[in-house]
Amino acid sequence: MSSDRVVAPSCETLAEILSQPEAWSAVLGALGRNAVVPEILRTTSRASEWLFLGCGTSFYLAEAAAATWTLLTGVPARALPASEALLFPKLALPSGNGTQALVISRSGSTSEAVRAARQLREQHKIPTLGLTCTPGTPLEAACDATITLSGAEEKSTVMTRSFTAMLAALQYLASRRAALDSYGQALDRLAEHCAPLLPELNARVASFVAQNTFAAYVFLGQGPFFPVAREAALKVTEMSCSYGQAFHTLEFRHGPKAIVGPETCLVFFLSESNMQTETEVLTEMKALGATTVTVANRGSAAVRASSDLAFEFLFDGPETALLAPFVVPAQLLGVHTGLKKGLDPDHPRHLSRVVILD
Ligand code: F1P
Repeated sequence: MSSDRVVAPSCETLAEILSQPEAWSAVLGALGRNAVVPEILRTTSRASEWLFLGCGTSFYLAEAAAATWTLLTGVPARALPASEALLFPKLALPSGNGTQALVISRSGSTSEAVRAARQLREQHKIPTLGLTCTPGTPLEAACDATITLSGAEEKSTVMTRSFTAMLAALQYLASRRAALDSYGQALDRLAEHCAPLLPELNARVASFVAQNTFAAYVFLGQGPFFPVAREAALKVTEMSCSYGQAFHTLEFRHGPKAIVGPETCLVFFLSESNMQTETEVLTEMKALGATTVTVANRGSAAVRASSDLAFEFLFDGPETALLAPFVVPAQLLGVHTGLKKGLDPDHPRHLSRVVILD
């Protein structure tokens, strides 16, 4: 008997995207019991600057972590692609002492990340920590100490669960550095708050993708939300071979808006601290004919009036605690667009899980 119920196509990566709240709980639970954490907090207490490094998604993770670190601890932190430390050390690396480096790599084997960790520690005498999902890796061997989050590991080629779980872990570390227990408690509440939202979020994105076809995708965010926009653009590009770009929200007016039209999907990651200013851009782009998606903690009448698709998390916590969950709608946009185009997000074109250079 044929069923008229259409079964949405699926893949392993989609299942892992929908499993993220469990991964957040597992990682944060393990981190609270991990003996390396108090040791890291003790040995890094005098750092006057932090440098987070990674490649690809792990670089955008580094950017989001650095933004959180600076805002929570007051100690300046910045992020770099690992390649910049290797190719332009005079530009990339600080001249003074007091810098603490932290290299992020899901696999722990990415050549640029491992080489950067080695060079920072051995050649530049910069203390270097590692963060990975994989035990016993070259990154661990290259670092003074390494946090390994096996609860964040995934089978997918593209990074989804590992991105959000490792980001939550670094935000937890920042909250411990800042002695902000309330922030750590907010992170602990995230999984319980977000888990019931994911099934409807997934259904709404799947329906939006089924009803729309876009020529280009643009992701917009300011401050700590800009790395979220960059990771979102990469996810849509990796999983659906679509053209994704990221801009600072207000920067979009200064030229890139020339591409706005119904065939352009504009995704706004709206902060709470600058909601009104960022919403003015949304309203303007809607008037120019863009198709708009908004991701916010709490929207507004103006946001909803200018959104073709609006997501609100309604979370009672600091806005940066939502950096990881904010990426989920974009992960879903990428995987459903890829499936709609007949691609296989589990095996993205040209991509491998790890980039190993000879
Ligand atoms: C970094 C990375 C991923 C990318 C792809 C290839 O991996 O560039 O960001 O999505 O999987 O590897 P890693 O250093 O975090 O293992």
